[in-house]
Amino acid sequence: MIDLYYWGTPNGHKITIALEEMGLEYQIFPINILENDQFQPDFLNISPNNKIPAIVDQNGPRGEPISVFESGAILQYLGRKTGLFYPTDEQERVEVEQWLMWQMGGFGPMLGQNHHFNKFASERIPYAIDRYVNETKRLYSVLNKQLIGQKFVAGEYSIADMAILPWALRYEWQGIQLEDYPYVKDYIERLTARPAVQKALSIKVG
Ligand SMILES: N[C@@H](CCC(=O)N[C@@H](CS)C(=O)NCC(=O)O)C(=O)O
Repeated sequence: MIDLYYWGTPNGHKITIALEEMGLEYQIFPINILENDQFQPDFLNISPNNKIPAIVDQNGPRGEPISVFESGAILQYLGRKTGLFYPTDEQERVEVEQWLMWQMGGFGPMLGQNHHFNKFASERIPYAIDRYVNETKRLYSVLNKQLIGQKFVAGEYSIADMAILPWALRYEWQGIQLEDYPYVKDYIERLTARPAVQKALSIKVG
């Protein structure tokens, strides 16, 4: 059994998608980040950076519980644990990892700043909006180009796709017209047609 500390955000969705795709048994512990649950000492023991998602795998590699925070590290852990969606061939693994890190370092943090300044900030700051919308557009162009002639971002369907999809689903918040990125549009349609993805995205927590 895997305990998932979760709220229904893009970083949370990555892990429910992976757990559903991998057929792992899990239970959700809601961490309401709007009410500062993420700062509770018990949660900080698991996730010292005070952010969701985090997991505790009751059956860790040494037969004891293990906790993991940071969505990229969780995806890699689950991929290694199950041997699914995370190739063992080194060349294929590097391919997946570079796109996973591309998401973790860019197509997440930059889009998060975009959401903040473009949608949630009480003050409209044109410089900040332009900066993050432009960076978002650059990242969508990179993804669009990578998807020319291939269904998934790095070979077969992988944890890298599970990391990217939830952020691309928020394109309307980001000043993105999907028609400008036709391969990303097809990619979103392809991935959201998967039953496991639909099940994960239908979970209503947060
Ligand atoms: N790099 C982290 C980012 C996680 C993250 O930003 N989580 C947000 C929700 S999507 C959060 O918990 N925010 C609460 C806070 O910042 O206090 C990861 O990928 O796991």
